[in-house]
Amino acid sequence: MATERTLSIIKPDATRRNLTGKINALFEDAGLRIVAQKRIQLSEAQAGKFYEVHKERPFYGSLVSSMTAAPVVVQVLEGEGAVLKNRDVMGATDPKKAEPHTVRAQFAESIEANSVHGSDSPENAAIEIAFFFAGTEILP
Ligand code: RTP
Ligand code: MG
Repeated sequence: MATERTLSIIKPDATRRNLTGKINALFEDAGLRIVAQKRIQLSEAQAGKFYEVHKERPFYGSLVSSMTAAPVVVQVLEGEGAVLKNRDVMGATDPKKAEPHTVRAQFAESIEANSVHGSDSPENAAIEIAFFFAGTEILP
């Protein structure tokens, strides 16, 4: 499998509970390398644009509010098959359905405050990485 990059976000519910290091350890233990990382406060406009695909979903407004409620850590993870590998480490969207070893089973508060975001395809990863990072900020 080829080396890939994926965009990961440690969400406000997790930064608020000081879980960044524990979550990063799970990524690194799975063979993902953090090649870019910054802690930022998302504006409503930025969060709304990032989640535009979910605009018609009933949870959109509340998702945008929850993503702007505290800082997030945005990061680029690199590794073999990074997109799928990261989603394996994250676990199912609903923490009640997530495998026990995953980030969401261990740390998520609810289906919405579920501690992490990860790109769902290499194509979306490229778009989402460019949303947050300049090429010069990514240092393998
Ligand atoms: P993500 O995009 O955040 O990596 O997560 P995902 O693919 O597992 O979930 P997706 O269906 O893309 O939904 C994006 C985020 O919206 C929130 N959500 N809330 N209340 C609900 O039923 C509901 N469903 C989804 C979650 O925060 C989810 O991660
Ligand atoms: Mg998704």
